[in-house]
Amino acid sequence: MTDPAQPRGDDFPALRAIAERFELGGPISGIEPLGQGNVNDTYLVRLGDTARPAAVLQRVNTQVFTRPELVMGNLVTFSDHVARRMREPPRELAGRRWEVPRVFPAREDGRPWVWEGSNFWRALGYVQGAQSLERIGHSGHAREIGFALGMFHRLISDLPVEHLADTLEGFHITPSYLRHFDQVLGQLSSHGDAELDDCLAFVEQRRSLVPVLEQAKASGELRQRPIHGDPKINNVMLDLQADRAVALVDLDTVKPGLVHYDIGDCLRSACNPLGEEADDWRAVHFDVGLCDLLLKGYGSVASSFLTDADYRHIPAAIRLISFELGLRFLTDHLAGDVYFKTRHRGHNLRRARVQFKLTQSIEEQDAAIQAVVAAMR
Ligand code: GN1
Ligand code: MG
Repeated sequence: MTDPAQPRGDDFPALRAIAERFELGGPISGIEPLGQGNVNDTYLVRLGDTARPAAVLQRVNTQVFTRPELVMGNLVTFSDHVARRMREPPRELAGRRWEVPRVFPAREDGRPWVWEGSNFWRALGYVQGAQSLERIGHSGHAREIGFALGMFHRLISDLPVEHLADTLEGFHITPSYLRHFDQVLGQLSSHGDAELDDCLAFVEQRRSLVPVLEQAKASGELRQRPIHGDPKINNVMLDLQADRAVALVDLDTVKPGLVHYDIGDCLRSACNPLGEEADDWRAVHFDVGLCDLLLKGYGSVASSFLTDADYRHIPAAIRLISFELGLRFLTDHLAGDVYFKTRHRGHNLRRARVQFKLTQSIEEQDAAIQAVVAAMR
């Protein structure tokens, strides 16, 4: 059996047959792999004579999302809500383009998915005239990325969290990731690897950091809201001609959570100029200037729904979500690369080192980060 977490050979005739089961609105003229997703398989579908990119076809990883129909249920609830809000858009959108990718129905039954054996497929609208970046292009993009996340949150800030299912239990619950890490580690015999020892020591020194957000949630200081779950830099679509963000994509993880997970995830990815796939992890650092611009962009649309407690927990969230992703990569390395797609053995270990180096850089600049958060209001 092939491991669904690993990239599989692309069988384009088979992909085309699947794409044809969706009502895409024209004849398919091409299919190609799209993006760098670590979990799902993603393809771009072109339509018609002009081979215009029209849809994003995705095979959802059902080992990760074990109830994919609920994922689509959340996506439809989210899209309907935003469509209603966009009838009277927030004034910050005046003169700007803002899009929510449409969900294509299946020809056979109108549902927003297709099962093909044990594979779950869906097709979403492609955001035209925009691109995503693996790493920040220039500082102007930082403000736009922050604006995009703020607008995304703003448009769903009045969507009751009870309307969304928890489609990925434990997602961004850092204490759960630590428990899993401890279990995996407990099953290993000695390894005698200095690099790994370094990483294990890094985790040991930060155990007290792990529960900060969950404690604030449990005490009622922070409340759950609808979130994106994965607003890393390459999920922000930018119109590079106008230098404007126009959409957030990759909506699998829209579900109840803390906006802090999103803020932390967005900052840890956008303010790491070398990117999360950096070859030389030692050179990785957190750019506070970019963080300042990003948070100003976020604050320009989010100030209407953020509370004092929300602001207070932002610095901890930036540190925590970087650390958490490092811990997730490290755990996956120790478990034998079963969750994130990898290109070689050791890939997840290197990714963990990148996130840990970033965490360290965040810690070293704590005073500057606190000042930037204080200035975003
Ligand atoms: C995964 O597959 P992708 O790249 O959209 C992961 C995120 C991580 C990200 C790191 C469901 O997202 O949580 O932050 O990799 N998604 C899931 O690149 O685990
Ligand atoms: Mg994702």
